[in-house]
Amino acid sequence: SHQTIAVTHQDGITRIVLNRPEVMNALNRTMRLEIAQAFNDLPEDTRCAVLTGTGRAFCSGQDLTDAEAGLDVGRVLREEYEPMLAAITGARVPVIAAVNGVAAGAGANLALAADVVIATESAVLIQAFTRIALMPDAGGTHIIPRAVGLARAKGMMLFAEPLSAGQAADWGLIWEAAPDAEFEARVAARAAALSTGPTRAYLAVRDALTASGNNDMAAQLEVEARLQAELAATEDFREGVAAFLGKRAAAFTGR
Ligand code: T3D
Repeated sequence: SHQTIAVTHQDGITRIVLNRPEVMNALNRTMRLEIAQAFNDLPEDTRCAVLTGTGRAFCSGQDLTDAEAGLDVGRVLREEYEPMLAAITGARVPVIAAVNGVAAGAGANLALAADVVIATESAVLIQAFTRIALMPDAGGTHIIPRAVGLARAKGMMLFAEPLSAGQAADWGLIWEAAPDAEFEARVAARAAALSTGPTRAYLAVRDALTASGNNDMAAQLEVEARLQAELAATEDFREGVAAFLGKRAAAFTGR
């Protein structure tokens, strides 16, 4: 069992819940290792993972009382943050970040590493780093300018102000800001959809979009051809076409 997270599994959906509510789910070494391990060792029949937080915060970023981390930040980022983020961006199922409350610093960028971010309307994202004289890390300087453009990325990072979930959705930084009363139901509906969908197609979407950041059109056409050829050989593609022609709902298995 875990010290800093709680992991539950039901109906093909694994929920990974950050569980240090007394510090707004701040990231310490144990939590970074446990998050990485949870995403790397998802239960066999997982088809969707949901990352969320206990209490009123999603995650407040680096635990600022963690003296050990402060000693050698470069090592901490390379040996603990990078594997954690790689476990999420490389998860073998689609990942939803369900941002239940404030997401600050590396906590915000942890959420943005997911495939789909759904935030409750009262949540805010804060690129808090420059408030303590650091710069954004945990992938923020990669993902944010690509999502919102340089002007907004710089404003977020220089002013370090809370960005409302609604503004984040309007800017294209997250998928959806859901009214607080509907948040849990919307997350559950999206998780249910992804957990019964064509998993390999979802991962190909992720791979292609990730590759697009560095490719020109010709290179990206080749990525599409390679990934699509793999998908065309899957059971789910056969099922998808058969269901369409049979005018029935497809029953995808993730194979
Ligand atoms: O160092 C390295 O290894 C480099 C890596 C850096 C990555 C980073 O993430 S740097 C950025 C670190 N995070 C922050 O700077 C955010 C710090 N937290 C806040 O700004 C605020 O707490 C929030 C905006 C998240 C929430 O504000 P509010 O007013 O709703 O709550 P609060 O009262 O500030 O916090 C509640 C408690 O959580 C409080 O403890 P207390 O007084 O009840 O005993 C507070 O100290 C604690 N807490 C919140 N964030 C952290 C934390 N404790 C440790 N580390 C935190 N990051």
